[in-house]
Amino acid sequence: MAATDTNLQENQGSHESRVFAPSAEFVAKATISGMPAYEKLCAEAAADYEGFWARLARENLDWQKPFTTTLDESDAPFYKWFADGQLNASYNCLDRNLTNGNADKTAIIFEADDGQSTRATYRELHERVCKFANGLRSRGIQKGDRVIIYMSMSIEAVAAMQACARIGATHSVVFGGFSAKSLHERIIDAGAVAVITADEQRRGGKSLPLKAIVDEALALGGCETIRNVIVYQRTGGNIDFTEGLDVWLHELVAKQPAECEPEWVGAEHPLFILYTSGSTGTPKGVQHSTGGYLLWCALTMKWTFDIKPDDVFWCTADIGWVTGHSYITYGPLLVGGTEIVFEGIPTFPNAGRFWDTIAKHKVSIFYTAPTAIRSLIKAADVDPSVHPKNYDLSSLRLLGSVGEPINPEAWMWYYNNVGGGRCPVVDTFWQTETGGHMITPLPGATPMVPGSCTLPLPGIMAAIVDEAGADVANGQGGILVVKRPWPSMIRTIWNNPERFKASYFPDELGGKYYLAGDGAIRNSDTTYFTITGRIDDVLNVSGHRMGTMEIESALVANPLVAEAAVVGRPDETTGESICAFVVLKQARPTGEEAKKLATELRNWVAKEIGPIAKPKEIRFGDNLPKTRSGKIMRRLLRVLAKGETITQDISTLENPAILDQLKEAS
Ligand code: 6R9
Repeated sequence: MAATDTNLQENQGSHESRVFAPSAEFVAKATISGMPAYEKLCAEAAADYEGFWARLARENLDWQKPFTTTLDESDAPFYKWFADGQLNASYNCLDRNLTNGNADKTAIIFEADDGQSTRATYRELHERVCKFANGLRSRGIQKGDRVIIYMSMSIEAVAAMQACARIGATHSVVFGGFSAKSLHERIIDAGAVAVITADEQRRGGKSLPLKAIVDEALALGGCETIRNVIVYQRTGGNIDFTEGLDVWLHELVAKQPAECEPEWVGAEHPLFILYTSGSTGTPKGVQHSTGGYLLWCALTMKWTFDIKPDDVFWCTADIGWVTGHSYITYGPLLVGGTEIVFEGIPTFPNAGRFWDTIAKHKVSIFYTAPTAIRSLIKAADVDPSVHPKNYDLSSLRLLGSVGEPINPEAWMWYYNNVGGGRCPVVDTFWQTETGGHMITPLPGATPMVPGSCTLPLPGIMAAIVDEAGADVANGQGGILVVKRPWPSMIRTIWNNPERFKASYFPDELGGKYYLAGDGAIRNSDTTYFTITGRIDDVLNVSGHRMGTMEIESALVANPLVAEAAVVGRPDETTGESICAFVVLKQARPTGEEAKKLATELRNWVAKEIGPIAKPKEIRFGDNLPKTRSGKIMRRLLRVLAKGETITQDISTLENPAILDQLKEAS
């Protein structure tokens, strides 16, 4: 925790005073209707914490074997929830919907990159998942095995995750934009036995490789645990095929029975591992449970998204991120919803794609990221024909935002131009580690303030403390913590319980508070939370989390590079952008040579990690600003990256002259 070197002091929270109350009409029909209903749930949780969660877990999930214990704190912070209960995730998402009147309801509308759409009902999806699961079993994959999924958005990708869950295999989805090296690292860490992929993916009218990258990852060596590579044929593009190892999905499932007995697992069974960036070292395999996680997916679909039987729900995230797990693969299906699975990008064939798709499928609940909103605001400024006002968005009744703080201007544009001033906006703060929403307005209860995620969900004991773990007063910035365990929380870091403890339950805070890694402030009047950004070395670029250390290691792995320091700087569109300060082994390049080398290094990072980690700017220096003890002073680099003048004390700096050199692009 490096809270002194952060933006806590710089950002004292939102001074926004506009308040938008949900309409009486929305409140009347809402699942949680009005603030007293919210307060009643909070009071229930406060009065009988375990009883509250036990009630909700019984009401929202189907248990093969009911649980008798709710929360087990005996091995804290390795908390267990509903531990002696048994259930199956895929059964709860699919089979339940075959007997409750939803069998012929559309579960998924797949909107392909080229604008074609296909649908699957619950009955059809159930059959596809069962065949897929039987196929996995036929290849010897079983409960407890880890399966890597490296696919783009498709019904098959959702089915792949559900099929793993059905047989008790733990999936680990790797975002299709990650490089062979990143994929390799995750295969090894997870000790995976299989990879499910596609021949290629379609994005913005182009075909991009997937299977070829899997081949490249396996060729890096050490992946002997992988005995199957299952390939979904998406484009029919040319790929290499290794007999015995590689198998086509359509061949695998062709003769499989359409029924598959689910594997009943304990509530604590790891449903998935999802890798995310931390402040140090390699990405962390965040391990989630089955019971507690599913409870939270189902509950937040009802509480935050107020989902109703007739809604068409669209979360634009990719299944490679936690948002896609909770609000595409699990949440919407758990509550028998109809959802869009979108393969494309927001700007193809033009920047009206989101609005056009909402109109086409009569989407009623739309959930996207501030970075997408900001880029579409820009696009509509340049080309008024893609402004949302040109599309029929009357089907919308609720909007959501996730991934990063939403600035009040973007919030207002979203509220007025997309939501027509009638749809509540739920600004949902949460993390890979939290499994689902934590702090968010409830659309039929909470008066909204642009830029604030408002109040914690019932039962979530969020608070703001100082570096010693003591509560700070409202109006004062501090560190965001959660004081009590909750059902969908991270269970551990795969293969690394020590790192789990140190990262999330640090001794400095008493070892009992969950440390989110974000700074926050509560408004003195409303007590609303505003998130002020990460307090560690994690960047958030277009809503994607990246560790500065990871990017630095990638840069230093290049034979030309002696040393590198990476910082974030505010960016109008992407929230933050990456600025890298690099010292080469050769003399400091200038002019054209610097440009050429910067491009080379940016491409190198794309190859090492993935295109999302490419620095926007690279500056070369003879050295980096360091303290006398040799520590790089990132605080100063952040100021330089922003193009601002250094006013801080630089008396501990060993080499002040270097600052001038690093002021601007070489
Ligand atoms: C779901 C997801 C988590 C980090 C988190 C915070 C930032 C997410 C936010 C938000 C302000 C919001 N973040 N939602 N900041 N307001 N509504 O994004 O998970 O990829 O793990 O990122 O994203 O900094 O700590 P993940």
